[in-house]
Amino acid sequence: MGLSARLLTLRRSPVLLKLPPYLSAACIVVGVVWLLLLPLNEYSRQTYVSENAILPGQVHTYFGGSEHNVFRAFRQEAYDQKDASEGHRNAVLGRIMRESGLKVAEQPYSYYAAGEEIAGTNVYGILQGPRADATEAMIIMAGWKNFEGLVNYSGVALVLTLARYFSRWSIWSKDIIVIISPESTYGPIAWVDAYHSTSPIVTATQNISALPIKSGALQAAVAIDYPVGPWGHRFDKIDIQYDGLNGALPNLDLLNTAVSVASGQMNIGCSLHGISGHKDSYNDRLRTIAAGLATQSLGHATGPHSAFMPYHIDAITLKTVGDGWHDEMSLGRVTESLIRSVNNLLEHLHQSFFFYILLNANRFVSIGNYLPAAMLIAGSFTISALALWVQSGRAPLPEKTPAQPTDEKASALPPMELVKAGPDAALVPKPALQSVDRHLFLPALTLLSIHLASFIPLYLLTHLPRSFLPPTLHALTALSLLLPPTLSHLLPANTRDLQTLQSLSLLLLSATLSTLATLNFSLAFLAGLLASPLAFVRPCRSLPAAVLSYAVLAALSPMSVTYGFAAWYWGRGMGLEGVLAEFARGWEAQGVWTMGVVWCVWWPAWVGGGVGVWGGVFGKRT
Ligand SMILES: *[C@@H]1O[C@H](CO)[C@@H](O)[C@H](O)[C@H]1NC(C)=O
Ligand SMILES: CC(=O)N[C@H]1CO[C@H](CO)[C@@H](O)[C@@H]1O
Repeated sequence: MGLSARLLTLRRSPVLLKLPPYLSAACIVVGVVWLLLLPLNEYSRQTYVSENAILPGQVHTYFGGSEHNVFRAFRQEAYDQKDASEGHRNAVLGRIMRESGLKVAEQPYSYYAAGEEIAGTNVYGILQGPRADATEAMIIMAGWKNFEGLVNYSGVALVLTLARYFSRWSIWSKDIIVIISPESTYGPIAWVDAYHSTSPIVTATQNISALPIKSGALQAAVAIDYPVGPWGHRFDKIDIQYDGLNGALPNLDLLNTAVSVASGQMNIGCSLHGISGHKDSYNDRLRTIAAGLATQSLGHATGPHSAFMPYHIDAITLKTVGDGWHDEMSLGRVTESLIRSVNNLLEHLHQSFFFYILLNANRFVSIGNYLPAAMLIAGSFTISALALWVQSGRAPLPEKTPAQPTDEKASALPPMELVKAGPDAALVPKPALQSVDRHLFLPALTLLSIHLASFIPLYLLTHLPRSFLPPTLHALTALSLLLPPTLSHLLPANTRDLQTLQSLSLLLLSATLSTLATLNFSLAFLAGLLASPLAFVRPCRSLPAAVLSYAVLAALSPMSVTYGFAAWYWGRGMGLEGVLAEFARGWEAQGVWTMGVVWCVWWPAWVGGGVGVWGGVFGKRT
């Protein structure tokens, strides 16, 4: 028997047909193990500054001495504004900046999300670099309220002190922009959006005023978050926050420069994700990866710096943590050194990595080493899709004509006689199935409708007022659970058609996740992992089996994961309503896609899987 005939008979070998679920499982297991291996030394690298021009920590810093008195005076002035109105406060902050020689302006903004208004006014000043031609600028900023919503005067006072101090230097080859926003998420987003827009941004959900004065292309931004009591506490470490909106990251060189300035030059330890006491052990590295995965997949802002990443402006927040012996002057010197390093740059940071996973402040994994983990998980869906596709093209042979494919178009296989006549005919299992035509129109149309319908939950959960969100989620959960059995019951389709639908839906999921993996690895990895039951459910012939499969699907569904996530956040006093409102704000005001991925990628695939499960019970037996 020729090779091709052997291969053709292999095509229906029962072993091969049983293989796909194991292959899918293997992909998922290898993907997870892959991630667990990343903390090992073999797969990660020591960070290094690859842009030579940056010269981190090579400059002597002069911030200190008399600046301390200025700092204390500014902090007192800021403290005096604690009960003042925003307008009055901004006037005082603006006056201080103006006295330091900056051009000052204000920018009101408002967002409407989840039925609430988020409004405020940014105040900012531009210090024209003596040697600058207004084509490039760097930013230092602080929020009046930090990311946790606490009012702290020291961060604002330090930024104002630095502005005054910088204004007396003649080394600047770029403009320096100083921004004080009322809070740390929406203020910076509004400011940077307006900076890159030529007119005010007025939509149904946003009213962002244009910026009266602007400078050149933004090179880098450094935010200071100094959460201490009104009269200053000494701190232990600097926590470097780097996650941007939608999981975009700043160039690794900026982060490396900050770390090398802080630890190399100033002897201040650095931490990531607030993990203190990192011992560089396997466990600590894994914890850092997990924290990074969580924030990156959520995609929400993690500080004032997050707003800049969508515009490819490298930005980080330096946040003081712990109780130690470093004071505001050390933080000021770190910022000075960092800003002067950026000032040395002749072009945008581009040498180092934009895609990385950090294990600690000076170890990272680059994209080539971690991307396969998400790709393997996405690949497991492709394998299942192909298996379902093959199965959907097979039907049991009609009873009356056993093993006699008389129908011309019934089979592309070699005639049975040929197979039987072969010398090893005994090895060839007697085929119990015949190949049949698939109907593509109905499954494809249904899949398209499911995808279109997925915009309904997304729209409702992002546009309804806050108090309506929990009941809407409950209703959506109930309807989503009813949808797959109803669809497979009502559709004029047989089990094989529904299997085709399931196959197409898995193929789409796999393609979407592997594309997403290159943009936001964490989101693709976690979404793939949570959706993994979809790779294993098959049409069930018996009702109990279908109920069991469906229960597994329901346990890991977009709805249950939303509830689970909200329950996990309960501790922070947000409750379901607070968490859903936060998601809605993320979608509406921050432009975070995570909700879109959950409802418009995962949810349709989930419904497709459910339809497949019930297809065995409800599919028409034609
Ligand atoms: C937008 O905000 C500006 C400044 O606060 C205000 O003058 C304007 O009326 C607002 N526009 C709308 C449509 O709300
Ligand atoms: C003045 C003020 O509200 N300071 C706050 C700064 O942040 C700390 C927590 O880190 C608060 O305890 C202080 O009350």
